[in-house]
Amino acid sequence: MSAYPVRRVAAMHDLSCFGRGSLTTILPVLSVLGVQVLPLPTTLLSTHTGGFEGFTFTDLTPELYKIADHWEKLGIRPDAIYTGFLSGATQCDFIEDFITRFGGADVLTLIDPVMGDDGELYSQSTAALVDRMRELCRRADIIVPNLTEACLLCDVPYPDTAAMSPTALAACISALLDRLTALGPRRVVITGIVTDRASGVSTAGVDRSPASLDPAPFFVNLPRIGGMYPGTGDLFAAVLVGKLLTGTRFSAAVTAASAFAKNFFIVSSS
Ligand code: PXL
Repeated sequence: MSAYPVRRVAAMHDLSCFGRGSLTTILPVLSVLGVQVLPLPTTLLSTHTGGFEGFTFTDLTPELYKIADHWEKLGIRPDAIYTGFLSGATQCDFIEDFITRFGGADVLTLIDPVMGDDGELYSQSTAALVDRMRELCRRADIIVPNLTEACLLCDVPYPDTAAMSPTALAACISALLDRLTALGPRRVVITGIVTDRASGVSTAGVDRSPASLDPAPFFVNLPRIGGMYPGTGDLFAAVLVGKLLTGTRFSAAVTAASAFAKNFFIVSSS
């Protein structure tokens, strides 16, 4: 018998049947980290939405309520709740309901507010989703927006971080981290901060929990690969959840997740 109970994460993400990302990416990653995934497919798509024409899109919200009802009857309790791509603003109501029923002080709640990238909303994302996602973030312990999503949540223009001096960049990101923690989550990570268009990308994080070991903003700097890789954020968040559930310090978990996402895409793009 194992000395440690297996940790379970209820993961709300789409199931895209072609293209790496969401459930197809996070399931194996969390599994090899020793975490059991309880998948809650938010949407069924023929492909992800990043660059394919004419994809199918089925909102699974009614099924999610039925699954949650059944789990409640069985007394199933997750150790973590992790949300990613949602079908739209209305599905945020389900997520709120799920957090109320299955969340709690001992349940890690991580929200990846998947809405856009590179300064643009994804084709399915609406202004209503942005507003509802901002409210949903109040219920999270941790949020992991990319820079685009961080700006949408804070309702500020997308900055040209690559053109900034290191001091201006640090001030800009620290201000965003302050605004995002003011929404409610104690721990915030911002991914995909381009520091040099040719060669640099950073992840920034802060932990404002009472007994935090990482109360000041920290940065993880990595070489930039270039190009767009849908699913990178999902990979990052999955490693972060897995590392945190297995007891890794926040800044070390953010560093490990950033490095893993970068290495994975260097391998897969070559
Ligand atoms: O990785 C973000 C993501 C998740 N799910 C779907 C997507 C995208 C980004 O394009 O299209 C369906």
